[in-house]
Amino acid sequence: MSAFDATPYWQDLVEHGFAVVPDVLSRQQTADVTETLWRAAEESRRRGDATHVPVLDPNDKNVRVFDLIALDPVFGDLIQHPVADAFAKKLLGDDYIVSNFTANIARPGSGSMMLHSDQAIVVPEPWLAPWSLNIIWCLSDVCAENGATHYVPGSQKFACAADLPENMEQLLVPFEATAGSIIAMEGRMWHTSGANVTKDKDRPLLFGYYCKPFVRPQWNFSEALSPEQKARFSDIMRKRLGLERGANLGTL
Ligand SMILES: O=C(O)CCC(=O)C(=O)O
Repeated sequence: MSAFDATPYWQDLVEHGFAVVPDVLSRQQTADVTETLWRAAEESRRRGDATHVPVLDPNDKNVRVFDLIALDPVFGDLIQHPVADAFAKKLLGDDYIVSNFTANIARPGSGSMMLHSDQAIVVPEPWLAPWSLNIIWCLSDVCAENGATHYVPGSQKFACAADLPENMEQLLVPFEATAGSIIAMEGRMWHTSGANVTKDKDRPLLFGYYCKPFVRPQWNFSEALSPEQKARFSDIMRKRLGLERGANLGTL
């Protein structure tokens, strides 16, 4: 796939803290990735990684899959997808790194997690500039009923905990996107998962998390990936995944 130009989405991302790009994956690709994700969830449990994490989600209707890149090469492709790469470069700079890649499948009956910003989880306040970015891969349509990620409009401008309004929960708005879209969400946006109140509709989302090179990544890919898996990546991706010896020398 050729390079992607994020410029038309830039104003949305800067002004509103997010931008939705439809049709990044075709219907068939979306279905294939979803099938792969379910297989990855099963394999993850087989390897001893729980897919329900009580500290994150109120019940086991949320299926969490960590270590995606180690579970299937398709996730190694998505984390370096040209659309994700374009947003990460534009927001974080050419030397951005990969922090994490995980999934959250909100099944019917799932509840909402704790309200948070992804940047606040990895760096202390003040949050004066975007130092991280989430690329949310929508593997189904996303709407209020099926547990869309909900965000607090304008919250990417909150610089510290004292700026958070007391009624944040009441300000939440659901993202809306079609299956195959990505939602680029800047790291300072306060958000949470919604409750899936449908009878029978899963809401599978992937979260590719990118950050400035000086922010410590959430996942240690050096430890997570096998030598064969590491060998699949280009020099630049090896750097972004922290697989090179010089982890923080400031060169690309
Ligand atoms: O699943 C969602 O909608 C949000 C997940 C999330 O924000 C997280 O896991 O940190």
